[in-house]
Amino acid sequence: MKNSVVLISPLLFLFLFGCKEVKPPEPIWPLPSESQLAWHQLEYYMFVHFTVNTFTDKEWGYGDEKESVFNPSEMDCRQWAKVARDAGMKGIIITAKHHDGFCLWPSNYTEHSVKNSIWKNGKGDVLREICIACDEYGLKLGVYLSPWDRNSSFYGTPEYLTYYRNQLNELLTEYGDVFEVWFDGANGGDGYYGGARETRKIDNKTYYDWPNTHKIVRELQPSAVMFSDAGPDIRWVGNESGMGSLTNWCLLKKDEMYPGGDFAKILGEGHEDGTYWVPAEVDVSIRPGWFYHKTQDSLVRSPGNLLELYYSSVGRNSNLLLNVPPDRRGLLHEKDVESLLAFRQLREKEFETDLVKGKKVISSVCRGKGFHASNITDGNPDTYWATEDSQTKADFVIDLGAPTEVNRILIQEYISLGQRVRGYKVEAMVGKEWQKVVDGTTIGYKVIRRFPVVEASKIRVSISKSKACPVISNVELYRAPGI
Ligand code: FUL
Repeated sequence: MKNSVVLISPLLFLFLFGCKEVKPPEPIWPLPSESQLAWHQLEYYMFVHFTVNTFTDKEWGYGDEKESVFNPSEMDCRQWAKVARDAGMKGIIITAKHHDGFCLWPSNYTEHSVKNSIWKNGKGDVLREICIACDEYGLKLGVYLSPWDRNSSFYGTPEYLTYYRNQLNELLTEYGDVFEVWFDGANGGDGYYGGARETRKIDNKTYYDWPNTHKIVRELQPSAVMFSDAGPDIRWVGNESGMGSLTNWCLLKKDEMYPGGDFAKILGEGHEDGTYWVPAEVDVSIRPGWFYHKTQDSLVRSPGNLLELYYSSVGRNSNLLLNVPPDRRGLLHEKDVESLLAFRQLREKEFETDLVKGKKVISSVCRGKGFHASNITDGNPDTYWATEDSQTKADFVIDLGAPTEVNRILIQEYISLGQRVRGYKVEAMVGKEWQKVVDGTTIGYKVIRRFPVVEASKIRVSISKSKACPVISNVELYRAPGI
């Protein structure tokens, strides 16, 4: 009798109290800021390229376009916002000024804007309209202000910086909260430049004095994130084809980089030993061009193609910034709208029923009370499973109860404590055997992996390499349509 008590006690103790109570893991630097954390959660939002190019059928305006060409016949920002909302997007980033220098708002610092167009007799303001529409549809607003300005006579001189910053000031003070400021990397070349019609080259590294422009944004819109090829807050993914990198660190040695530099490969993967949190954003267009061209009406991406983009962006620890350019009416074209809405339906079908809900999860090791594997499936993004500090290899098993068809897995790290995982593997118990279904390197905010359908009674996720003890906040499993 005495012996059996001794034997049972530890089991009883484990059953009653789980693992012992301990402190949370120390963060692994660098960490995301509050604004970056909020940005990660947006995941999918709209890019809107709209300017004189829409009316001249160009991609890059030279800067000498007459203001009168800008004349949308049925302009309706509410339609853009409604479509964005209905498509499941969380915000809109608009080209307030593209390389041609034409301003969609009546800037006090140039005549080259909507105020000299025919549209609304020069009384219109696209930024005002989009700002109101975003509010109405619960969307966030972001602004693209091209550093390269082919219209301005100042471009290439020090005065241009004052001009540029004055315009930024207008955008950041007159249109409410801005969630993202988009600094493009295309810089310098030939242009109108106030009539000079010449080529002006600038030194990407020094000309723009970015640190001082960044300070203006921080001061005027403290919760906005800033995008460019090299951050400071969000980085370009290194291509415009919609491809996030499978290995994708949210970290970057950004001090060694600058906008417009030749860093495409690095930008995809980021740096495992990066010194700043600078996650990747995938910007890509629903059409071949960034601006609307009637000739491309038949080339709008299909819903299936958009789903592929979703997997190669949101599914690879990146946000998806999908460009949908308004046409000459000032409306999103019917073809684009149809595709966007059908894509939403496809997406919802992919992720219809989370097969993990209510299932038992058991980990090989656990840090202690408060960090159990059950946190992975509790639907709360603020709880997570963690191991002890010394354990950088560990696994957990989801018991599906009965053989169940699955072909998608979604995994999230608790990134508030830094990005850690360097290698993982997912296996399915098929019959009595463990079968590998997918493996990978980084996880980060989120990965969604596809694999051929298996009938699994259990799913095992093994973290094989991690910078420090893994912290996993969420796992979901799906049986998406198809094989
Ligand atoms: C590029 C620009 O040159 C394109 O016109 C477009 O705005 C794209 C998003 O960024 O650098």
